[in-house]
Amino acid sequence: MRLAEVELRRIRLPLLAPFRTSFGAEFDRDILLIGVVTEDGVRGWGECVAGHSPLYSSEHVAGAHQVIQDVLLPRLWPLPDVRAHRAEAALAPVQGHRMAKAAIEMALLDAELRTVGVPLAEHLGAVREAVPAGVSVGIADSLPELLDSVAGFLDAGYRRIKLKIEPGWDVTAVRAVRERFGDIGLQVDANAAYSLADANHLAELDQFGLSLIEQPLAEDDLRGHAALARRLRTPICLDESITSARAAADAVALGACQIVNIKSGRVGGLLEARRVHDVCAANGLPVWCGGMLETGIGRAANVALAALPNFRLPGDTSASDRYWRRDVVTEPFVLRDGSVRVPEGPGLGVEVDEAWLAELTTSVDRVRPPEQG
Ligand code: OSB
Ligand code: MG
Repeated sequence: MRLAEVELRRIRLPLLAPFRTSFGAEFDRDILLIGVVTEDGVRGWGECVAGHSPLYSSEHVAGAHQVIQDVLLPRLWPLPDVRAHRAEAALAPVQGHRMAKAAIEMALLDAELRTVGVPLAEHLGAVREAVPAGVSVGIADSLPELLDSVAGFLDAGYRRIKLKIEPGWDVTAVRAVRERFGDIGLQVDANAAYSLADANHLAELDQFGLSLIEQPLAEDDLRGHAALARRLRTPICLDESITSARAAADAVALGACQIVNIKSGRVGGLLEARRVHDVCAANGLPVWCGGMLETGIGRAANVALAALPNFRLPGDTSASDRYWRRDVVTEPFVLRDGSVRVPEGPGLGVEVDEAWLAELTTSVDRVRPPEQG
């Protein structure tokens, strides 16, 4: 497979409601989409999950845009075959920039699988047709507001609730939700907002029977997570710390977590995400699919990934209407019986609504390979 053109398209998409975490609030997303066109005229789409500012991780959308255009694409033009596994090898010498690499890989996989008529889920080794969906609930302005939004998501049928926590919004929020809704699937995500000195405080969460606490400590603090794991009954799940299959193997060896959140963008792509899945499966750790407030493009990839066998907990694979008034794909993801269906068409299995995309677009850069010979 060879490329005729790549477009870097930035869109602005307002969230239906602000989403607040320990590292800040999001109101509307500034999203980088990668569109590829092969020499045979087949199109593929990828979504970059880098945030507007480098707060969740070291990457940010403007940096990803620049590094894709100036560093990553020039490494792909000389390749006689630019299918995803070949591109991954060609980009491996570039340090970091995993979200940037993952966006390109997603677009290449979409194009190559459309060419051969294979759905992404099937290509990755999926074993289910629908995936149970959870929902990630941001930090609210008040407990009544939190309880209202949780009630709405439970009514909609979500299988579990994940509460974002931070110091000052943890034990009281979890207690309020447990008291009001009883024995629901419940977990929390701290986005690295605590330190090991908070261990006794975090142990107060043990009384609520949470399925897990996600990333309580800093991204690079595997040893701290291992120490914390020895002091909590609540299982520790890592998100930010798991940047590769090797990082997952390290976390397992250290006893830093009992569960892993997998996001393909965070680990550099869907192929590496599958390796993280496999490392965890081999070590008996369940995984679940995280989310980064994706449009229907990135969501299609998440849902395909979440159909692999060791995804044993509901993911942050919520329906399109949890985020957007109108998604960028022609058929939004919907919640049915608490699950989201895995797309069945080739590649990502979703069609982009080109007219709507055009309205949302804030900039487009079209890049063609340099003339050969
Ligand atoms: O830590 O899982 C996270 C969103 C943006 C950045 C980080 C995270 C999140 C979420 C939202 O929790 C999950 C979703 O896409 O619904
Ligand atoms: Mg998280």
